[in-house]
Amino acid sequence: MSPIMTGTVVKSTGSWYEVHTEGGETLSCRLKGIFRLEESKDTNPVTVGDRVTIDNEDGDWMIVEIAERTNYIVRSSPKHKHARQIIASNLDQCLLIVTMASPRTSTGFIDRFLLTAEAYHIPTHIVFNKQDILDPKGIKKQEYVSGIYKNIGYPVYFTSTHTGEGTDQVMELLKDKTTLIVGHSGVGKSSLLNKLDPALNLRTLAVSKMTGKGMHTTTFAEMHYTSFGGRIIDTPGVREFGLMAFLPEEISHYYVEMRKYIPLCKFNNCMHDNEPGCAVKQAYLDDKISEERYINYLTIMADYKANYKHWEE
Ligand SMILES: Nc1nc2c(ncn2[C@@H]2O[C@H](COP(=O)(O)OP(=O)(O)OP(=O)(O)O)[C@@H](O)[C@H]2O)c(=O)[nH]1
Ligand SMILES: [Mg+2]
Ligand SMILES: [Zn+2]
Repeated sequence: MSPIMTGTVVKSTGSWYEVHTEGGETLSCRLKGIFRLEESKDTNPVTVGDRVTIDNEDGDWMIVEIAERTNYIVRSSPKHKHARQIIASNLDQCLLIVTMASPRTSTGFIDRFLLTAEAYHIPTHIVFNKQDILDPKGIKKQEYVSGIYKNIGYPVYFTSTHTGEGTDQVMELLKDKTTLIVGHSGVGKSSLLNKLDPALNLRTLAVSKMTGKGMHTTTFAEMHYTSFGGRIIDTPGVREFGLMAFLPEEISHYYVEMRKYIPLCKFNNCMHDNEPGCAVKQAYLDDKISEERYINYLTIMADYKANYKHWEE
């Protein structure tokens, strides 16, 4: 009888996969060729978080089955614009790490990520890190930006991995959940996880003094089982969340504060730009939708039009 087992993919390098079995072992596995053909629009057929069945074939562990995903986070592949890269699957929540210090996160980046998470119904919490090095301008900016997201219902947290400020609250949030950690390179994703569970001992590196950018220290997404209970997926910093697989008319539905105005627009195919009788634009003009969010929405829509011309055919 062949030794079939089930487990969770905790790391994927593209050519091999680490699977954490139900028995508590971590095994290096390869993937049966058949899966590569099946889902050709994904650059990675298996992702961290996938529940898989593995089998031993001639001494090698092979992934022979992938269970249906409850959800996942994708982005367009940085290398091939029209291919999807699945970042992780089977998530309870996402933690978006941002900072108004260096490297500063833009609201455009935040909005693109939130859009993706909303599309897959994954709750997201926003962590403003590096409290200890904010200058007065950064503090003001942070008040403004965090206010935007708090107002529309996203929980916000303020942390410093250096002083420990706010990290207990984050630990509470992660307990007994599977959480994806995302954000630009250098915002302190791995540092935060080290602070919460020092045994993880993840590699971290200072941001470049020259460019103010992170060094892309974490190179593969990896799920860690924490000592406080809960599984966290540390990921490599992303520069941009290229969106895809949405229809342009869907996008406003993933803007949580726009939803209630959409049915009030005069035209039911309204894109909420310059159409007459647009309730969304009116809400923006009445200060019920933040200017940042609305402008980012228009930018995202313009991007879509530029990148996905086939929609207009
Ligand atoms: N002052 C200060 N520095 C921090 C804080 N958190 C992280 N850092 C520093 O920021 C730098 C980058 O931290 P990392 O944890 O490597 O960042 P990352 O988000 O994991 O980056 P990638 O793995 O490249 O995506 C390191 O020098 C950390 O010490 C903080 O709260 N305050
Ligand atoms: Mg890292
Ligand atoms: Zn409208």
